[in-house]
Amino acid sequence: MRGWALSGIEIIGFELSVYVRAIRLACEEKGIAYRLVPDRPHEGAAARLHPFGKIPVLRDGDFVLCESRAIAGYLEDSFGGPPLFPRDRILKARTEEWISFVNTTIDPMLIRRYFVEFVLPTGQGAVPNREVIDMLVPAMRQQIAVIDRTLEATGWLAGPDLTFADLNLYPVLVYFRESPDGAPMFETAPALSDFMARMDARASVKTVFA
Ligand SMILES: N[C@@H](CCC(=O)N[C@@H](CS)C(=O)NCC(=O)O)C(=O)O
Repeated sequence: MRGWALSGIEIIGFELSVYVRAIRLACEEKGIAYRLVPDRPHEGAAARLHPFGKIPVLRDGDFVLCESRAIAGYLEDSFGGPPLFPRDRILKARTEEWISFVNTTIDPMLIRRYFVEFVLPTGQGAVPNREVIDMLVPAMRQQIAVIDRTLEATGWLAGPDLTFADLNLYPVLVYFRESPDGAPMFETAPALSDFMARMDARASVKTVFA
């Protein structure tokens, strides 16, 4: 197990990426020193090192690793600091379940389909396409309700403590909370709003979102 002082790791990827933010949050929570190499997808080291040009990429000496879930596991197994994956097999399984929900269902909906409609609008005159957005709203509302219900139990997604599942979800919700359709959904989700307030106050979040 390596201490933070021995870390020479690099996180390749630009600051605004949700997956880069999740990995940086993991480093901050565990006290792992790292250098951010702010490449955009398909540019610079990301283009050279990631087979599909995506971010984040981790570089640790000669070792290069892609995929945020794999990177989080490597950080967990290689460094000390507070665990982000529970030892308990049930809670660990629950953590994995929520990482997967976010990566395969929630991020694709809230970021890739909804948020991207504001960044790269497909409506006539380059405005967000309201028809597309209206089709997404029921599913987005359902996702927010599921997250809210899950957080009611302990305040975290997977058991009594913060895990990588929470760090993986939070950056997605930061964008959605600021959006015209997302903001009102938070008002009817008290456990989620409480989660966001507690996350907003963490030192890791203040550093990564500075
Ligand atoms: N499954 C990947 C997803 C990474 C990902 O999609 N990153 C985005 C930026 S947030 C990206 O590189 N997009 C460019 C592309 O998909 O070509 C992971 O977990 O690391």
